[in-house]
Amino acid sequence: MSDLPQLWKKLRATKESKSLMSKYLTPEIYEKLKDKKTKLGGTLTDCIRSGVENLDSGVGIYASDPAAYQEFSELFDPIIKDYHKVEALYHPPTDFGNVEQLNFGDLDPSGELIVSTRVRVGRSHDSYGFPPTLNKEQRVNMERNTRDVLEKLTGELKGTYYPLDGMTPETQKKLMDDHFLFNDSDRFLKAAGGYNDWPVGRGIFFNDNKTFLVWVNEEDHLRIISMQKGGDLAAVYKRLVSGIQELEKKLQFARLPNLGYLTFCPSNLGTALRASVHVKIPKVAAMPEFKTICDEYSIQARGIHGEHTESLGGVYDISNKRRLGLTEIQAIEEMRRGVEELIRLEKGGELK
Ligand code: ADP
Ligand code: CIR
Repeated sequence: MSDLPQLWKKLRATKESKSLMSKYLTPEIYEKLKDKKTKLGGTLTDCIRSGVENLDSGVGIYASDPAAYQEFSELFDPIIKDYHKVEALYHPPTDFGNVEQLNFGDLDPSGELIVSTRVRVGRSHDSYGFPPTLNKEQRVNMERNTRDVLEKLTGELKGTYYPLDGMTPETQKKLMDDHFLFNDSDRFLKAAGGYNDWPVGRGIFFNDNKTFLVWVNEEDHLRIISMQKGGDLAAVYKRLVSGIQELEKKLQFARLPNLGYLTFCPSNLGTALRASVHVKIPKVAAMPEFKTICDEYSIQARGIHGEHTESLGGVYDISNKRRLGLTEIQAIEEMRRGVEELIRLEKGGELK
């Protein structure tokens, strides 16, 4: 039985929730959507559960399946516009730019401040639901299909798939400490059903150098990742683009013209791209203007063990915040400009 009335009652009774979901889920919208269901059986309950159980959510909503973005559009649309700061829901065609002639290279040639660089995209198979509407058998099938494709990659992308089920705790810990592997500790994702049947159907693929990685069935069906030590954003980005293009030859990814690539969380829609550096910026981060500078450059600061974690030793994860309404190369450029500004300030430059 659905516990939607209880979730709704809790949300209405609290003043604590500042999430975009609570902002836009008005009584009118609730009445309109409460009995709707997607073809895969996705409901409003599935979408808002995490945001109600975690009243400190920022976004507070996940899509039960790709069709939820249309079925529950009265709620999703304003949230998406607000998060991505766009007035209309439009997403340009994919454009990775000219990867052979990028107008940037290493963002920190001195090697003093940037510890590592990572660019990832989320992708969803267009034939499967997201966690609330995905059962164990479907997840395992999807893992098998994905694994078959991953294990045929060649050249620099060639690698091995390691299922999480059966991986020793020591290996998991080492991979996690080195920022390669995910875990099941995100309470927002947990409440959304993201860890159902954990660890079945999950795994990680990587090449020998651990510079090209694919997460299978973490938050999204796929997270395609390129990363390396230092600040050479051009090299990291180029490798990622080549990985995406190889996988696209074999896999069909869910995409809508107005929303771009469809992902479990609406914050990832569009390019689904997050380009980040781990960068030492103790001075800038301590400035009262830090938050304003990040907002001005549309960049986001996270702790070094991922979202909802703390910074360690003045090292922050700085990434592009917007993913929708701009192309891949524009998202990368947005992050690059923000990181360059933070580095300039850290090195003693004047505030503009
Ligand atoms: P995402 O949404 O991009 O998957 P998370 O914030 O959950 O991001 O981070 C996932 C993992 O990637 C974490 O272990 C984090 O430490 C690691 N990570 C993110 N950016 C970098 C980076 N620039 N260098 C090294 N590791 C990174
Ligand atoms: C929140 O609303 O704060 C969480 N559900 C996280 C939102 C964005 N992050 C994500 O999807 N990883």
